[in-house]
Amino acid sequence: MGTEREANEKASGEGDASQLEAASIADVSVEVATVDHTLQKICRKYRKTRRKPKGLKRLQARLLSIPHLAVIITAVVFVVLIIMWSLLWVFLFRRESNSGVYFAGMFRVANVEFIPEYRQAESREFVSLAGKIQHVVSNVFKVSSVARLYKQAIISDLSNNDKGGVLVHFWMAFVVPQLRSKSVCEECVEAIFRDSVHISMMNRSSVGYLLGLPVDMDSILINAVERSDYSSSGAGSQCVGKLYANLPGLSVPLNVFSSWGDVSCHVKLTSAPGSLIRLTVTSFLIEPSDCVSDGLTAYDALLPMRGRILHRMCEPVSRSFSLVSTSNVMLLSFRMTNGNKSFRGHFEAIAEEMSQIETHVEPDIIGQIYSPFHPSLLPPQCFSTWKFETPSSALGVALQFQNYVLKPKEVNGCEHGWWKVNEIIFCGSYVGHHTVFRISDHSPEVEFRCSSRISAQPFQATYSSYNISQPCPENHFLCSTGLCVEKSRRCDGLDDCQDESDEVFCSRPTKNCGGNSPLHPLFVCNGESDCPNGIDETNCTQETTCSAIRYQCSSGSCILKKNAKCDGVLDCQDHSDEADCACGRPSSVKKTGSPPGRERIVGGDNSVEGEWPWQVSLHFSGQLYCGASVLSSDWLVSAAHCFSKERLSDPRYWSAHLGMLTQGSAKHVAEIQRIVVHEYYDEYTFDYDIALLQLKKPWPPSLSPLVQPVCLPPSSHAVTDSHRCVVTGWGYRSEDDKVLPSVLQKAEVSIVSQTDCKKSLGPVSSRMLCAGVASGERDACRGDSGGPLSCQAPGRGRWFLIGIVSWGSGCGRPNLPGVFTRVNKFTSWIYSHIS
Ligand code: 4AZ
Repeated sequence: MGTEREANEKASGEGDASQLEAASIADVSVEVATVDHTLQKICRKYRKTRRKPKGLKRLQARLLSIPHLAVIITAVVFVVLIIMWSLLWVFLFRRESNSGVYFAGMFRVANVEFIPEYRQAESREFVSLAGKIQHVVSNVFKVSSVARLYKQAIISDLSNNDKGGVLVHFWMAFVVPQLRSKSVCEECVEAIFRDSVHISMMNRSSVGYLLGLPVDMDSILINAVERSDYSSSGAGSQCVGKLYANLPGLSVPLNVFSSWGDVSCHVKLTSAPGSLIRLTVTSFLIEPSDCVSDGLTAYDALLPMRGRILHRMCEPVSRSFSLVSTSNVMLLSFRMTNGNKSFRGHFEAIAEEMSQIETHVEPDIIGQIYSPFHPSLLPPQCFSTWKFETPSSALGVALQFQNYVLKPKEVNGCEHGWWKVNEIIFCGSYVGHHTVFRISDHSPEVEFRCSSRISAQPFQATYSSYNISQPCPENHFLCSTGLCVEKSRRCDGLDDCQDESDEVFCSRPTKNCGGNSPLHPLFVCNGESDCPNGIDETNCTQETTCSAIRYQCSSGSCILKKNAKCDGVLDCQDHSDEADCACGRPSSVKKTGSPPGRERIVGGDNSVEGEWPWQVSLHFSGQLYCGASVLSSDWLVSAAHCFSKERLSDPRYWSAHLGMLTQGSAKHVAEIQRIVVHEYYDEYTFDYDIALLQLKKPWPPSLSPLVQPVCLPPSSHAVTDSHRCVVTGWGYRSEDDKVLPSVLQKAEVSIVSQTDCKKSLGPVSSRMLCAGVASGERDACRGDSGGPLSCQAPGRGRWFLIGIVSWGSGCGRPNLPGVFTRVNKFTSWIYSHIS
């Protein structure tokens, strides 16, 4: 913290750009008066009095007379009070009520020719131009509504630009009393700046005049930043580097190590105007911490602006990948704590891609199309068109994507790619399976534009021609995903279409016990005797070909038995089905809590201690926000939608309360190290609504059995009528409830068929599962999200995590079951992160 003089010096030194470069706005003082000043005056007075030896005795005598004494005491008390009040005001109120507010911004100054000297902040040329620009920016704010709060602007970079002129990056600081903190909001500051640019309607360009400076309106961006952003990337930073890639094809190496201490580095990359920057990351060894302690953020600018984040790397990277900027600048902001952390990579200048590809699609010949800059990540801006031509008007074009789907545009904008196919708009999104998009035209034009806020996964598609009048081969069924599957696979209990479109509106399969046709796969080895002769449950451990409904042993071989995991029988030859089975066993012995008639949750009962030892209460900023389930000593699973907004994705705000029955009585409260949200989570449809949370420290084994993992169902797992399914949580007990229950609630529900659920709720994906009761009297509700739908294997077997509370249409409404994330669709995804 500085003093008044320091602050004034900084503010008045604005004319000298180089001096300002070295100054730190982070140190802007908020003190205005000092106590020293008052004390000095008092001391001076005291010294003056001492310098008067003559008449001192007389003075003493006079002072000691009673009336004088009273006056003096009153005066002293008065002065002491004033001093104390000043001290209090200066040190408590003044300091606390003022705070620094910081911004980073950029704009393009047109009509100024860039010269290489502008790259050096120490050069005369930089100081001169930066000084002028700084003067203009300051003058804009000094006559604005926030003039009294404005402290200073610092020009940090002048770079060359594709559109000509000079791209200016700058910092701004305001000192704001807390009561007026809203008056310097990001939008307000940007609006003041924009409103000061006068655009002439005559010349139709976006360049206007800012106090005589030609500024491109479209290039203006101002973002609020943290004080730490400024102090770590400003002049006082431990390391700010500037690197240039001037020649196309020349790769500039980038290596950063933290073996000699904590690293907080900013590397500014610039390439020739008109080019883009491709950053290749070959390896990044860090501690995964959601970027809290270690991480790398790549910005599409030269200052750390939130609106310009290209990509964040919070996990270690061992497989090389690359990303591309939208202009000729990029900022890399490294954060690596002490240890054996390192970054290896390189960057280069590349040409902008505006590809227009014309393709002749020959029958029976397939080809590939790739996203722009493939295999690099997609930048926030890109454009590509493909023009296809088949030899006959009877042949259309089919595009088969690996993990991407095109859907007609809805009210929400396109967030993962904007497509125009023969003038019709589609939006792309990422999914976990193949899809085929068919265009029933023999010469379609397909236009693609990047539309993600940050870099997105690249895609590729196989193109081929298809018969418009008969898209699928003979005896094949056309799925909603565009895939063609054999007709015999329809209603066979297997999701061949990848979206269950081959498994809906099927009549209930008949139990063909001992008939000529094979028994429906749903009945085969599902753990339930469906045939009177027991034929459906024989030879279940024989090895067979693998599929999604067959249990796979660790050796890789598959058996017919669907629910082989942890059922107490050794089914796999390698016995892997009974390994890692310390899960899904309640530790309670007592009978259930609520007396009859006192029902809770939506129609639930109080649980008893140890009944759901995997149940977790997740608190955001100290308040119950969601539920979760224990998977292991350091991993929990919950719903992605609990973490989907900016602050909600920060693990530091969360705590996990374990082994808890009544709110506030947790056996253990754990901090969260990182949150892994599923990469395909869709915040509009709630598809892929799953997230994993890693604890900072494993919970102590002594907490067992009151804290225990739930069993994870293998992907083959089948829930039958003999399973008992219970949803638990501390969520609301009715749709318009205002008070959360303090005791953990439980409600028994039944699994609802996918067909019935789609009929009542509409867009229910194959990653979702519905459960409830027809009357609606038992259901999950707000606050239960992320918590478990646990199902117990028949014969008082183990409890498996079958669902995660996800969404619903209100709570407890008749014929509107709750929707859960279908956990067995994510078994391998979960293991890929936690093991
Ligand atoms: C919610 O908002 C929520 N009735 C969770 C579950 C259900 C509805 C809403 C199901 O978290």
